[in-house]
Amino acid sequence: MPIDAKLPYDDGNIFARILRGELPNKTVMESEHSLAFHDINPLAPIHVLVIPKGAYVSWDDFADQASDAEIADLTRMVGKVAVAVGADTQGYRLLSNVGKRAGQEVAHLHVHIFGGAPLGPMLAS
Ligand code: DGP
Repeated sequence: MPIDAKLPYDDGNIFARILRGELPNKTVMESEHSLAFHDINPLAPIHVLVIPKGAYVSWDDFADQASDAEIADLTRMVGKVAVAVGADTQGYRLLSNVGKRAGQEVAHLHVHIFGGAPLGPMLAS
């Protein structure tokens, strides 16, 4: 069950608008069920977001509701993108913020791929 289960998925969120073509994005890779694009406010030299095309608010929502095809597609895309942008050569980090405590800003599931530089400790103290 998604953390924001009391709230319905909001079709007006920024990533839904990107998926509908209402807002531009710098696409890295697209597949039947997923889209990868550069983060508008990169926090590392490589900072790419991978999202499902379906309306899922969080990882737990996705795991519960998405089809096996959607889950396989997103999972494979994360790995493929990490290689395509060269993040795999010296190491990279995956992150998905879920809900308020994690500071999730956009209520459409997204996986951050960070790389291109030393990434420091896993969590800020
Ligand atoms: P999070 O805090 O995990 O929900 O991360 C949301 C990310 O989305 C944040 O790193 C900035 C990025 N972002 C917000 N608006 C846009 C946008 O319009 N385009 C792109 N490419 N990224 C965006």
